[in-house]
Amino acid sequence: MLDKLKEIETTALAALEKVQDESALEAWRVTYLGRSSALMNLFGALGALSKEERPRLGQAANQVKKALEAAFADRAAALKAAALQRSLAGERLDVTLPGRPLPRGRLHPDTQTLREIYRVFGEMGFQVYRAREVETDEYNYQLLNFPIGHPARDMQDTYFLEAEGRGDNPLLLRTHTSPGQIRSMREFSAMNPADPPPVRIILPGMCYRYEQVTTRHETQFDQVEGLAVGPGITFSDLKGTLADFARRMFGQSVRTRFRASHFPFTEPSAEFDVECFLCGGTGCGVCKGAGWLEIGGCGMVHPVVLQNGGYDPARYTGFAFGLGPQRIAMLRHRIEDIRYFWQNDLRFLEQF
Ligand code: FA5
Repeated sequence: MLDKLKEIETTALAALEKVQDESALEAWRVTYLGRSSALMNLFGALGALSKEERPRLGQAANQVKKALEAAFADRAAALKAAALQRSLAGERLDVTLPGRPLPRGRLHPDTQTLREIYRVFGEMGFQVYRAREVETDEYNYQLLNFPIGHPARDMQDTYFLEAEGRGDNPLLLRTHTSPGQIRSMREFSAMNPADPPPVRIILPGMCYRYEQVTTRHETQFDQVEGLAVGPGITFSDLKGTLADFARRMFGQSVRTRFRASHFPFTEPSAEFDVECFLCGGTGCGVCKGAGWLEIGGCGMVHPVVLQNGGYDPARYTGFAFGLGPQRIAMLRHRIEDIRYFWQNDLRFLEQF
């Protein structure tokens, strides 16, 4: 039996030498250490031996089993290390290769200008109020003193969304941010109808007009409306606010001017111009020889509009303005054509 044990050990170790991969190793384990292996059968046969022989042979069989198990563990570790070496050699990573550049996005020039405008008015104590883009005829025109059929409506034609069953009050895309004046005043005055709080807000947002597209006119554009209402607000407050805005936006030396104009919802009304950045006021192609560029309309809130917003015109006055951020961005960056803004051409957008 001792010879048999010796033979099992020698054969098993010789076979283990030839094992080259994990599946062969597993087959070896089943053959030499598995339940029906010759070694395990020998353990089974121990019971039939005499009392004297049993411990000696049992010990010898255990030693062979331990030796085979240790050889198996060594071989398994050696195969694992060899596999690791192979994969390291085969899948080498060159960490010195330069990485692929990631394109970085940026803010649209319109957004950049809008944020700059918010910052300047924020410093002056104006809060941002968001009003809706889909409006009714009543808010976009009627409550702002554009009665049905009034010729001033011709200057601000729009896209109608729903007219059926709505009589004189169709749904439309707003032509300006001014309907937000009524919405905000109504919201503020509802808080305390007997003594409405003062208002100092800007109302930014997209506007739409059905009109001829030119280098300075789009069918879709942003406006930033401003509204200040309180006791004793005067036209000089309006002038001071807008002139200060222009200085903070375009530089301390910029000159500004107000030209008399007409809007149905302000009285008196004015257009607000800044000096042409290109020619410094002498007249050029950008300002069409005028030396000035118009960036918005303004005026003192009409008493009827105050009334429609829930503010008693006998106690309150206010000023309002409507600026065109695209025109302001054009001025700051010397952009010659407003149509570049929504074309999404990266050659344009990547310049800002
Ligand atoms: C208005 O829309 C008035 N609601 C402004 C206002 C508000 C006056 C409060 C008084 C008190 P106007 O149509 O002029 O006014 O437009 C104001 C500004 O919006 C213009 O100066 C211009 O900068 C911009 N704007 C108007 N139409 C277009 C357009 N089609 N494309 C791009 N910008 C435009």
